[in-house]
Amino acid sequence: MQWARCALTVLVLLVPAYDLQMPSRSNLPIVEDSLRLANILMKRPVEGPSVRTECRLLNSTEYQRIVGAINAAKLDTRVRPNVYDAFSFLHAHPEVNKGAHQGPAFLSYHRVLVFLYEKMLRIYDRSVSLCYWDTTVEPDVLDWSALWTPELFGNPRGAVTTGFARGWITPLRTLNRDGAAQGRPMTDEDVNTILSKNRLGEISMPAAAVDANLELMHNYVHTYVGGIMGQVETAAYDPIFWFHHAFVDCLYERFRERQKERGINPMRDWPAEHGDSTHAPFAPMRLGSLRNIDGAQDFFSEEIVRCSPMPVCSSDSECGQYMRCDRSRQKCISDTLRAAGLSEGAWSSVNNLLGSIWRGRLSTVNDPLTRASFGFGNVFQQPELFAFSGK
Ligand SMILES: *[C@@H]1O[C@H](CO)[C@@H](O)[C@H](O)[C@H]1NC(C)=O
Ligand SMILES: [Cu+2]
Repeated sequence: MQWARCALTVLVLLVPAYDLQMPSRSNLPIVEDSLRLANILMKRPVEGPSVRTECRLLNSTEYQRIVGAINAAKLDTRVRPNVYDAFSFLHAHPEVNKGAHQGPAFLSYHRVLVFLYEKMLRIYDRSVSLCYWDTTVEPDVLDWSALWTPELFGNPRGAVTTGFARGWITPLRTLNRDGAAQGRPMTDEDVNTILSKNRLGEISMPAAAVDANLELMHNYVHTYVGGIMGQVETAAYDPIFWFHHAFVDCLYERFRERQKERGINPMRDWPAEHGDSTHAPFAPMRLGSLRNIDGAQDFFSEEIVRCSPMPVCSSDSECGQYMRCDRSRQKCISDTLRAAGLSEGAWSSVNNLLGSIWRGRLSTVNDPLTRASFGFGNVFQQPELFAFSGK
């Protein structure tokens, strides 16, 4: 009798513990946790304005602060499997992300999602602002761009083994990419076409013309990165998702500004032809208690978020260390590794020499996954809000 009770106790204690060790179960986020996290972030005070700069124009201290906060969220297991993945699951979950894609709520939904993500980063570094990835500066050949080096986004193909997200495991599989196999970056022409339109309905699914469809253009960039970024269900698990969407948000803001110049109120502009009912203006956004049209209100752009524009350049020095100035277009472009790609052991020209210097400098791998290197520790202003005792 005694041993039987003992055995039963051991069994009861062992079974759930064993269950938790199954990677397929314990790595999966739980939607209730994710929604709760979104609510907590929604209610959290805004720490101050957000000024978003192109990621390549930040100095290394500023960039390391951002990726340090991202890695802090990825290492924070107070929500299962970690705060980063639990938040990203909002974008992945088929019920929660209704109304996020394939319709006019795309821009307002992602605006709020990115806003909350930035608030999440501010748990770890209270004054950090997200940076954006302007895909219109990408070169014809992916490998010419310094973006895909250890100092910035890490390698563009296969499992991500360099850069700040190296070795990341997502809830589904190892973080991977398949750069430039399909899709394409955005172009100046895309942007100009978008900005030439007057109404949200003209740049949104389902009614937008193909060449003015911002959501479609943004899809091409997802596909251009490929791998985890290439599917809606997994995209947000690649941290460059948020840099991409920060840029889409900057474009949205430029569009809204143009609307105002033309006497259109972006806060009231919603197409009658919005397709699915989840894209209706007053349908729930499923982020906090907001409705789709709430994301189109001036609150976000006037009080909180600013995109600092890329310079209209006349010299390379204005374009930071990862880009150069295309003087004919007065535009910074990201093809500084072009010469390196062509060199392959030849040292005959100045171009080749410059290229090899670039390569050497960029091969320094930083190692953000050691906690000490980003130094934020566990600075939480409202730890009680993170007590997920029920789950
Ligand atoms: C980086 O930029 C910040 C301003 O945002 C400045 O305070 C800091 O000194 C710069 N750091 C370096 C290493 O240049
Ligand atoms: Cu999305």
